[in-house]
Amino acid sequence: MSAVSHLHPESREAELRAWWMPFTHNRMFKSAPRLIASAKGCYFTLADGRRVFDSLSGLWCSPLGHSHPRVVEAVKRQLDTLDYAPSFQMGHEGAFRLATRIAQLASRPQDRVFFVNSGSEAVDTSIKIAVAYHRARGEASRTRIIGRERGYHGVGMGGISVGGMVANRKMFAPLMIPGVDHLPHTYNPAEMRYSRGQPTWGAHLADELERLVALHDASTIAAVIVEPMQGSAGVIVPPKGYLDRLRQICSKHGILLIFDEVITGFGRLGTPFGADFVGVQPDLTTFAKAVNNATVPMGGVIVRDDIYQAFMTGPAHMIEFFHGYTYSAHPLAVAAGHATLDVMADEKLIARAAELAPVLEQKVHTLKGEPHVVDIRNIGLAAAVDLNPIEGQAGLRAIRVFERALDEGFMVRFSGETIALAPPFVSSVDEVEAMVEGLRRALRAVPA
Ligand code: PXG
Repeated sequence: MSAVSHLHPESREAELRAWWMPFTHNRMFKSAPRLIASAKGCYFTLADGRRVFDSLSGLWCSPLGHSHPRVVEAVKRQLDTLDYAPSFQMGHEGAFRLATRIAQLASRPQDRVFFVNSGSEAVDTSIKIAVAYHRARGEASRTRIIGRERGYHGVGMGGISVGGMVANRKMFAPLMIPGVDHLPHTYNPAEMRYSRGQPTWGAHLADELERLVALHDASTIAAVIVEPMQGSAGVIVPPKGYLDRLRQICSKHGILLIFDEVITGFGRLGTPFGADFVGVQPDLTTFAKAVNNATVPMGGVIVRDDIYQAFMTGPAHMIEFFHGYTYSAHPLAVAAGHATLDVMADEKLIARAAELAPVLEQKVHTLKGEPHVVDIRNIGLAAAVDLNPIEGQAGLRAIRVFERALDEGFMVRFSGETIALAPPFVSSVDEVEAMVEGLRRALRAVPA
């Protein structure tokens, strides 16, 4: 397959036919495919031999860079010992230890961890836990889940219901869970354009939750789910004080607060979790991606102990929570998780992300005034650059910038009119700066 881009157009079309690619413009892609052949450290090698810097750590998921030798070794060793183990009514030791380590990293040593295989599954699991928890406590009327505009919570039926991206929702509306509502998003360019870190405007938007409580009544609301930082929407940074206020209102009304930390978990903001960055503790935390450097699919939910305890009633031989996946706590994913946490601790990589954050902030804001740029945002080791759209051709400008950046040796992420950057924690200062310079050259090369 590595030679596919060199094939005659007709045989190439046949080779690329079967895979219906996710979140991809399939026809445009297949007419000019971009194939990745291998990866090592912070670089991908494309099938045509070009080496490109991984400016988004995969899809926000590979902070250690690719094929870290300790992770590779751990997974290989695990394959020789225990390739798969059922997790229904059986267990394996590594999974218990990994759950303990994750709870400790989250500074919630008493809390519980439920393993799944992706961020989408983590979100749907957290919604099920929230609704079942209230029912177990005798408040079965609390079924409503409040999400947020522009939120991205994966693609499960629960996740798209609470999510706030119209393209991900509109085709599936009849199948989505009923009885959800949405908080307004917090992005207001007039108040926060080109802000560095957390904007000072916008904490009051959390009060919209009071309006939703007044509308629906707290007795119908199970949980609020938000990303501490909205990643997929283009690094929408929480205003100072906003998440504190959401926390207060949730607590006041007995509503669970779910932080979807699929992107922010495991160091992206320079703290173990986004919760640590903002100093606000949720009741449930979803995670995936960086938990094991994305080497093997894995996700999970951290659950406050008393929520877990609410399920632990009835005869001891009864299953308490009718939920789980064939691959929950897959041994290979668990092995990669231990190795990832070992490397993060030994190489102090979360502190490293915190050190690189101001480098990225300083550098990315120098793009202000470059062609097409209309806003720049950053938080932790993440940043986004918004572009002005090509009239009548939404999204095409960002595609052009992406393509040009690839020619410059940098694989950035484009989505809508936004370019997102989230380099691996193992990047050097020079690499972070070079990435922004590569983007600058790409912006200048793309015609007005
Ligand atoms: N929640 C959040 C907050 C996410 O960011 C998911 C859930 C779903 O995870 P899975 O593992 O089911 O994909 C995500 C995923 C991007 C990008 O470019 C972001 C995600 C996935 C792919 C691309 O911003 N986030």
